[in-house]
Amino acid sequence: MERTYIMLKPETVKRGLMGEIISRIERKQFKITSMKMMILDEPILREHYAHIADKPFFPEIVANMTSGPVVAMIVEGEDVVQGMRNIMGPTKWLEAPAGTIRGDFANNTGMNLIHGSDSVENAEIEIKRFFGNV
Ligand code: IDP
Ligand code: MG
Repeated sequence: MERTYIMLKPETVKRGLMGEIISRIERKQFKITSMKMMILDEPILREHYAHIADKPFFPEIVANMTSGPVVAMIVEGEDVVQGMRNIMGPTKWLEAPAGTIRGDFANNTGMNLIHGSDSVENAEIEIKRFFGNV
C-alpha cells in the first residue's frame, strides 16, 4: 500500500479547520495510520523546504510554519500521493479550484493550509524526517 506524508499547517490549527480537513481525508477513504501535533523549528524547515530555501518568501514561510503547532500524519491508500495532491489542490491558492482544500479555504499561497508529499520517493523521505523509521 502506498503512503504519503501530510502536514496541516499552523493556520489550519488556528482557524479550527483540522476537523474539516481530516474529515475530507477520511471521506476519501484514505487511512490515517499515524498522527501527532508538533512544533517545528527553522533547521527542520530548511531541510523539508530545501527546494524553496533560497526564495525571497522563505523567511515568511519559516515565520508562519513556526508560529504554532502543525499536525503531522502518515496517510495510506492506493495512489495516495497523487490522490492527496488532488484533494489539496494546486500550490497557488488562486489556481486551486473550488472543491479542493486550498480552493475552498486558502486566500494566501504562503498559508495554503496543508502539505502533501509530491512523489512516492519524497513521501518516504518525509515520513522518515518527521516520524523516524516506521
Ligand atoms: P506544495 O506545498 O504545493 O508542494 P511547494 O512548491 O513545495 O508547494 O512549496 C512549498 C510551500 O511554499 C507551498 O506550500 C507554499 O506555502 C510556499 N510557496 C511556494 N511558492 C510560493 C510563492 O510563490 N509565494 C509564497 N509562498 C509560496
Ligand atoms: Mg512541495
